[in-house]
Amino acid sequence: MTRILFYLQDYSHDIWREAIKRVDPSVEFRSFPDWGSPDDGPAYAFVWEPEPGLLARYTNIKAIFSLGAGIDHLTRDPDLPKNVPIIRMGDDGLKEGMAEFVAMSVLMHHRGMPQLMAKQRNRDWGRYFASAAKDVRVGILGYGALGQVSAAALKPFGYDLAAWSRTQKPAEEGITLYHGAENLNEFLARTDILVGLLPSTKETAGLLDFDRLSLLPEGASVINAGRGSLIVLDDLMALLNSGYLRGATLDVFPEEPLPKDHALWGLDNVLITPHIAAITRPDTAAEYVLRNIEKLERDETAENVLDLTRGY
Ligand code: NDP
Ligand code: OXD
Repeated sequence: MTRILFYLQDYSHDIWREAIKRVDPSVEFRSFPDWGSPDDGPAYAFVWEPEPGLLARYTNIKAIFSLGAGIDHLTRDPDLPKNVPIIRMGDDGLKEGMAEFVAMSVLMHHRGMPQLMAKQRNRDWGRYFASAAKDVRVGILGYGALGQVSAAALKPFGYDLAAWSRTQKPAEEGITLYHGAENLNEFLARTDILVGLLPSTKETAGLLDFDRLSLLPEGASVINAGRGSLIVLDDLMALLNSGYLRGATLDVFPEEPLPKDHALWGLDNVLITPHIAAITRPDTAAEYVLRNIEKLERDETAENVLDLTRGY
């Protein structure tokens, strides 16, 4: 019998229990705080933003599943168990959601929607003529699971696509691939619409500061759906306010919710979304978690295991 210890604040657990039970009715689904005792026998944790120290107290946990693709909500716990696999979410629902969000956001900046929306508020008929997609250089920062599905969603529009990752990827038709810190500047300099899909790590924190953002061509737009730590917000705002950058769509922020008095809310050329670019869907996530528990039970390696040395 498989036992799942589930943790999620502020939302009902019923929908998750039902989704897990639909895939395997025999699973024992324990909802926090009713996790029982560590002596009750082996269990798998399935958690989002658990309170620090909690996972370490449950010495019966055999693996930890993150309810999201990001694992910074786990690694911030100084007592995070290091002796069990930590598995980030990689279900199809999350990938579909991100592909939709990125396609929508790139199209909006390409077609000048932030500018058109500002004009509408002023009852201004001023027209905006967009360049052909083939002349718009889209650059995806982070070419992992979500970067790749986002690129695939953009390809049919004909954008001039590029992506940047830490390690070299095999060449692929229809996209120019960059990797490593030494090639970041060249990648930024050729990017009209930048899409941030990086995890939060020591290397990515503050990566897009004034100097790096200034490497983007004048008139570029910035989309960030990875983590808020990537961008130095004051630097981004300075470049948006000066008109050097044309616009931004931001789904993630250093502090969430974005404080009500933050100046970003007032910028006409910025679209703010409340960290909803891709939401883990219970049905696809339940299948993913139970499929990976089966792998672990067969002593196979699970998908998307966190590598603590690289931090994602
Ligand atoms: P992956 O781990 O599959 O991909 C991460 C990518 O980032 C990889 O291509 C990796 O390179 C690259 N990368 C990491 N560090 C560096 C670095 N220092 N320099 C260059 N490239 C780097 O993650 P996912 O694609 O699944 O998710 C990405 C992030 O998106 C998550 O970590 C999460 O923070 C965020 N997210 C946001 C959501 C939202 O709703 N806003 C929803 C879901 C996720 P390499 O391929 O060489 O390893
Ligand atoms: C995630 C997120 O990491 O929603 O999945 O941010």
